[in-house]
Amino acid sequence: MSATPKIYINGKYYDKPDAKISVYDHGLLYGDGVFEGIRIYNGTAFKLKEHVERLFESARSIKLEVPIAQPEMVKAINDTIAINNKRDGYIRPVVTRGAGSLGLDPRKCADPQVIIIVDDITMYPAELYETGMEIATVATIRNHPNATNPRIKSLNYLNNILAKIEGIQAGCLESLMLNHKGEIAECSGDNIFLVKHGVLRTPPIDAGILEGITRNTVIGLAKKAEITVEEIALTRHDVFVADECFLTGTAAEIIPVTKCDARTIGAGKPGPITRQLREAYHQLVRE
Ligand code: PXG
Repeated sequence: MSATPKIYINGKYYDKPDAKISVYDHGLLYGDGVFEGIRIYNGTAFKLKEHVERLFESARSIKLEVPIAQPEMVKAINDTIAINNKRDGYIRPVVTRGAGSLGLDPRKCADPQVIIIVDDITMYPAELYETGMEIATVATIRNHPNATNPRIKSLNYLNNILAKIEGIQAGCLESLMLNHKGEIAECSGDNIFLVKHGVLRTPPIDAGILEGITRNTVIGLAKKAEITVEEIALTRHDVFVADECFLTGTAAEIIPVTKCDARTIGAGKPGPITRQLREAYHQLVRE
């Protein structure tokens, strides 16, 4: 990787200290925009097509017209990886509504900004992947799907950040969020899975969650390994009595959870199905 990351903004590359956009951008003023988080393994963006598709779906949902087409976005991302000579890392494409006048009206923003950052990310300390992590249920519920739909990966992450703050307050690096019905939704930046009697369970999309790309990959790997998968409404009780629990996310990959709300989950260490799926995932990303 070159000494200073080169950041893509609207087709041009800038050194990190010079990569700037307007303070009138509604992405900053109102969180009006969308983003993605993608991993680079061995110089290749993992599940790039899926991430770009989700980015464009998020944009469509908020009626934001991305100034470049999907194939151009794919190319811009690959070019930014190449120019940064990046073998392993993290990509952050962002599309903002652009600079406008003060006031919410998106019609006042004529110039959406396309930003691509290629850098590194570490979510959790490496030892937690071996020992398992502790999570806590927080009071802040996940956004109601009829308010800001969690399926939109928007620049409005306050719902998740508030949950993260509460988790940290409780001494946990990740926070379990319930939905408006009191069911398990997801964590602040990760999807959640449980194992009970050999069956893999995860909340359905209509629980009000982000349709995680790692989540979908893990479901596919489990099915391939002939593990039964159920997308089904779950409660905290299901977490407490689970045999195994783990979280999934592009940055986090697959991380075991061994404690929730001071209850030890299963044997209190990463379980066999979690370990099997982690191995399968690591193999897949290195292919
Ligand atoms: N749920 C939420 C709310 C997320 O934001 C996931 C689940 C996992 O989705 P993927 O598609 O990555 O399997 C996410 C992921 C970051 C960052 O800084 C990104 C996320 C979460 C936390 C940090 O890039 N998104």
